[in-house]
Amino acid sequence: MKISFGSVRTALLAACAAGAMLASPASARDFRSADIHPSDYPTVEAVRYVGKLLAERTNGRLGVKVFPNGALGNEKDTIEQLKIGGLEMMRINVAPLNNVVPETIVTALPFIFRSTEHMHAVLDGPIGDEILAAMESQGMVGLAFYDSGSRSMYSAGKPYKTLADLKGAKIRVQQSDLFVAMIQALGANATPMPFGEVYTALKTGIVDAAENNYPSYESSRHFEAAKYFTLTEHAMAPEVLVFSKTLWDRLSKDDQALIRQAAKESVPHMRKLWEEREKKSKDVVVAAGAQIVEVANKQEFIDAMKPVYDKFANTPKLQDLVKRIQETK
Ligand code: GTR
Repeated sequence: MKISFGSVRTALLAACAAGAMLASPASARDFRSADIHPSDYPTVEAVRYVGKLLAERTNGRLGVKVFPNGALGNEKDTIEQLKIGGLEMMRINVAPLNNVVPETIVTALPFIFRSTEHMHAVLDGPIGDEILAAMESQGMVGLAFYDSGSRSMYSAGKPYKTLADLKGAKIRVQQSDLFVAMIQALGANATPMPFGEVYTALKTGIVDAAENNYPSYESSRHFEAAKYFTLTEHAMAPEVLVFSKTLWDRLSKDDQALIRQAAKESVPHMRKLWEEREKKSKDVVVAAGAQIVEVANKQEFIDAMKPVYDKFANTPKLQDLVKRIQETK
């Protein structure tokens, strides 16, 4: 009989998997969670904290293993994996979910939140719960929102102080139609691409600019390639922690409650880490030569973005959510 290399490898892999199952205590289980950020980023730390709480409360029966640095794929890939039950958890930004779960759009609309406090009031209340619950129909269990500060434009050649400065610029955005439309509304050209490709795209001039918060601008070292950070503060799209619905449905009700509770408790912990990191990141980029620039007239940007609301808050449900967000004190 001829034995192919492929069949030997398959047999070996199966044997290893069986061995690994025998070696670990039958009841211990680490949920895998994906994150594109590095190991010391607040989102990664927050999800590890969820694991710590779970381990403490179950005597090590449940835990979380975070895979940082995009080790499990970019955000769009992990959405697909999670939906089919190939991955338990992911921490991603709401933007790549916009095309999948329309309710998330309202949290990423330009200038929708008046302040961090306003955003917290919305996301901590019934509106936040409603948006998390809307993910279920798409195979995802929304567990918690995390902070992501506000997003501003950063560019290589010149700062973007006015709309005229932005005209015709090529700007990288997340893989979200909403973000593409925002950039178009400002008179520039949007190039959607995964986060991991942005550094090279900036360095090689595939794009002139990108947009993000201080911690991502810093940790990705995008500041080396685009030194003008203009405070457009055009969106506050939050982060979200999500569990695979397929795998969730196989857990006991008690374990589901434990996970929900641990995720909830990680939110204030993450907010503290976030606040510290925003300050630290700003210091790091300024020390490295980045220039923080004010926009000449914020209202010009707000007005230009108005058509985006008509195009994306385009159902009675989304219009109602927008109205309730605006009315939240
Ligand atoms: C960051 C966010 C990431 C990712 C990234 C991006 O602020 O934390 O999850 O969405 O932006 O621009 O791709």
